[in-house]
Amino acid sequence: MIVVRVPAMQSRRDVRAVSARISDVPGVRTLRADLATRTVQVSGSAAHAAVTAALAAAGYAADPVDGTPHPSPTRIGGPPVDTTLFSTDITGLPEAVRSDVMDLDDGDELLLRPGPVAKRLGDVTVRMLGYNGSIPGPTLKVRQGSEVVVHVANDTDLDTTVHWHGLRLENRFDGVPHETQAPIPPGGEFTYRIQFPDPGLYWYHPHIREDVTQELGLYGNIVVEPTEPDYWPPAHRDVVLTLDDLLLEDGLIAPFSRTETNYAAMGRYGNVMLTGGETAPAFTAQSGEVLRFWLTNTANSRVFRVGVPGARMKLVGGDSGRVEHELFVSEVVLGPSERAVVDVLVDGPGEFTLEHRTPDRRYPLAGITVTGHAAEPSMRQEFERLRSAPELVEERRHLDRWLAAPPDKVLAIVATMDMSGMDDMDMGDMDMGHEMSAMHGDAGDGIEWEDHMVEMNRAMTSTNMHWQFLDRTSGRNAPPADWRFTAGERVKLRLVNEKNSDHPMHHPFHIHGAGRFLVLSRDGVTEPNLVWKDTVLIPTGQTVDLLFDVTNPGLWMAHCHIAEHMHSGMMFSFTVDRAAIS
Ligand SMILES: [Cu+2]
Repeated sequence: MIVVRVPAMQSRRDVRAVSARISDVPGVRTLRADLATRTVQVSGSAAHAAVTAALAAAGYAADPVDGTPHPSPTRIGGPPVDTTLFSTDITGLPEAVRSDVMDLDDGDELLLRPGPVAKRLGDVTVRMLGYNGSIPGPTLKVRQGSEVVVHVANDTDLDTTVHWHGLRLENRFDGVPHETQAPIPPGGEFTYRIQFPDPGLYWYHPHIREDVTQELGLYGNIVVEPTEPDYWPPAHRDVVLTLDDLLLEDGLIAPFSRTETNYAAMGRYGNVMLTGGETAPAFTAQSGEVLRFWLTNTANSRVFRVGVPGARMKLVGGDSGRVEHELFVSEVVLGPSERAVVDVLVDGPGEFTLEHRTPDRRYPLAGITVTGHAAEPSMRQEFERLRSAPELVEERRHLDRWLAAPPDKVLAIVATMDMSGMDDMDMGDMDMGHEMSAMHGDAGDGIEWEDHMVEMNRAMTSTNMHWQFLDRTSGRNAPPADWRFTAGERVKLRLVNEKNSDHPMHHPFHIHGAGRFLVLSRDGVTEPNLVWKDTVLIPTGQTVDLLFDVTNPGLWMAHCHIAEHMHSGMMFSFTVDRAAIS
């Protein structure tokens, strides 16, 4: 820790100038500028001389106090002044509260305030971001066909928007900065009017620096209750859980870059699992209870494969509503931003674990203690029944035509790595050859379950890692620039996740609320169980065909939902025109 006294730092403006200059010094990990004591504290590997030189360049003389005791945290004049973008300071922050469920009727209004919180994770307390002080933010429970008004007040220190993931809403409330709205600056406000045409599980998160803000805790769920009474089979209880991971280093969240997205190769994999915002959540249940788990993968990059050993599990829903055929499963795979709705029947007494399994290891996500008391009423009989969704059975009747049709659009996923700048980076004693070969290894299923190249990944940023979509429709080979559809039409999209690019890996491809899609086939094999989706996980080397039902006019985005990939080029926008009035 370097501590420097800066007597000339006398205003918030000075703090900003000083912070901006020092944060550019190589090796600076965290930075805390304190106006009350006129000191700057810097952690990381930055040289003392480099910090004072940066101060001098900004016109501030430094008065070194290195080695003297830490300045007192007592402050004159209110809360600490900290204008670094991604501060780690928890002084004076409210402790994160439990996530609320907000039951909203048609026309209701609510206030959503993203802002910093102190979040306790086991033995450490870290600075994170929460909506209304909680991680995840409040779960919004709404009715299908209703509309609510959400006032967003930005209490964070970076620009924000709110994207309502999976909802087919009005384009102007989609939350895409500079395309559908101006960013909400720190201290600013914006009002969204959001609609819920489809039942199911959705979520909300910012659409600016998702690599930072999603990692720091800005996400929350929306459960849209169906109009149709028996849309879902009966269950005793709903358990809404976000699945996330967080990268901690030395008791702090691993640093972000102010100016570019780091971990741009693999995306940021965490080393701590956060289930519903907690490191070790625990539930109790009664014997024979049917628990409905509403799962959302809110991680930056990690794919989850979730099961409950010893309990029976039935898949009932996906991204947007129920599945064509309910199915008993041992696990469900969720790429970033995908959702699954599963019913779990537990028989007790005993201990069960909701766990994430990779080919090499198991991560406990939540504990379930089942008592000897029998759940009333019994739902065993209903649980045994596997139902079908008539609207999707109807879709399948028309599937052959779409399966046989040539794709309307072909999109290839390609990575280019610029390794030329790697010499200048602090790569430690990294074995480049080893890491390079590890990069191309997965378990043979096309999914990177872990980050096996942490050192290189950290050094890859949006400047040297280029993720691209290439429009390969009928002989083209350029980024998709002119995609245009009409509301009411259906379009067949083919996505090719190329094996022969610089860094092949899985990608969760997400399309904003212009419509929703069905997966038609994977590598030519017809999808056995249909469900409406907004995100599809494409393993390495796979070709996926989608039937995109285009319904909402506007300018819409499509992108990879690995936050770091999106910010390194894996995004584009397309236009949907209003249907002509006949
Ligand atoms: Cu990606």
